[in-house]
Amino acid sequence: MATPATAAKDSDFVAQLEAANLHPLWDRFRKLTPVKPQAKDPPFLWRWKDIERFTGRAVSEVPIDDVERRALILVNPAFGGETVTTNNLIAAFTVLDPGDRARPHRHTFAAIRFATKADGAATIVNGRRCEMKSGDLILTPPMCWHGHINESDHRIIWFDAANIPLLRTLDANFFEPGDAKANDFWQVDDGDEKLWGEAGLVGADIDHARAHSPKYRYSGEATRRLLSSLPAGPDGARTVRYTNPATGGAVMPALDCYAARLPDGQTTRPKRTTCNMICLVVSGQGRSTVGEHSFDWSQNDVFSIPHWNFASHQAKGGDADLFIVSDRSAFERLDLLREELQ
Ligand code: GTQ
Ligand code: FE2
Repeated sequence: MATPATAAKDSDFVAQLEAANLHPLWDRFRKLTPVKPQAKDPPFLWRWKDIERFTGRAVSEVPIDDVERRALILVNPAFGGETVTTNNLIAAFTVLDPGDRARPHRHTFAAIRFATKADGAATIVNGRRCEMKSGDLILTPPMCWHGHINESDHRIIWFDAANIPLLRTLDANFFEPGDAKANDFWQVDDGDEKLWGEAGLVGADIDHARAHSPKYRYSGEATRRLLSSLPAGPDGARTVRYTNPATGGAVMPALDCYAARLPDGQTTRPKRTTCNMICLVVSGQGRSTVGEHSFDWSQNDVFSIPHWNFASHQAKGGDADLFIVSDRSAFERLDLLREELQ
């Protein structure tokens, strides 16, 4: 054990090291290498009714031609004012009025949108028109050109998610604006999306980018159909993974999406994982317990499951469907994925 004299000498030594831009590993080892992950953010619930009340003002006060995107990002205050929903991820709702066009651009972060009330809207991705029917998932993989258009006669709202915080941490963001006035950007049909629409059938001689899914639109109808035919998994929920049809893996290297159907009245077995998840309530109502927190939720509410928190879910008054966006594939690629079922 150090005597008071040697302790004083030690701290003097540490001060001198610090002044020389050297840090002793021995007095900060625990801080640098915690024995397990500890998320900065407690789990959080964003209620749809608290978000929806701002959508009208967003439309009337923010002309679409003045901004890149008219998105309301869901923020956990635990990040000290940073625009972060949970580690590595943001989630948002985007609002477009009839005739609105969100101009083309591309970026290195990966993004998705899930159509909540978006019938009559379309996202154009790399020259393919992707309709946004209820429950459709549209990918905008890294560096794919994309813009959005509302050709309906009503206001449109969808759920977005992106790994902007991860790319900020890595300082790997590149962004290119497209031509806001280029009419031919919008004059496209579904194009090569047809090549990837048939499950299990792939063109033998089709060349495509390898890094992410060559399919950009996943139909809500097909997802719901599969959810009803699937058997329950080990946690008690029926879970669909959205996959790259060319590889069977995640849709994108650092953004990974799932749909889950929770059986009425049954609590799923608590599960924890090193990755981060954001859950959108697609339909139904229920309650989730994440770490020490419990939330009652209903349609279009969003909640976070920060990494290494046990999470379990219970649907009430009927089955409930969740859409889940995560950074799981990034952890998988780094061989940092650990998962436990209680
Ligand atoms: O729709 O292109 O919520 O680039 C955040 C970044 C949406 C988009 C977001 C984006 C988009
Ligand atoms: Fe974008």
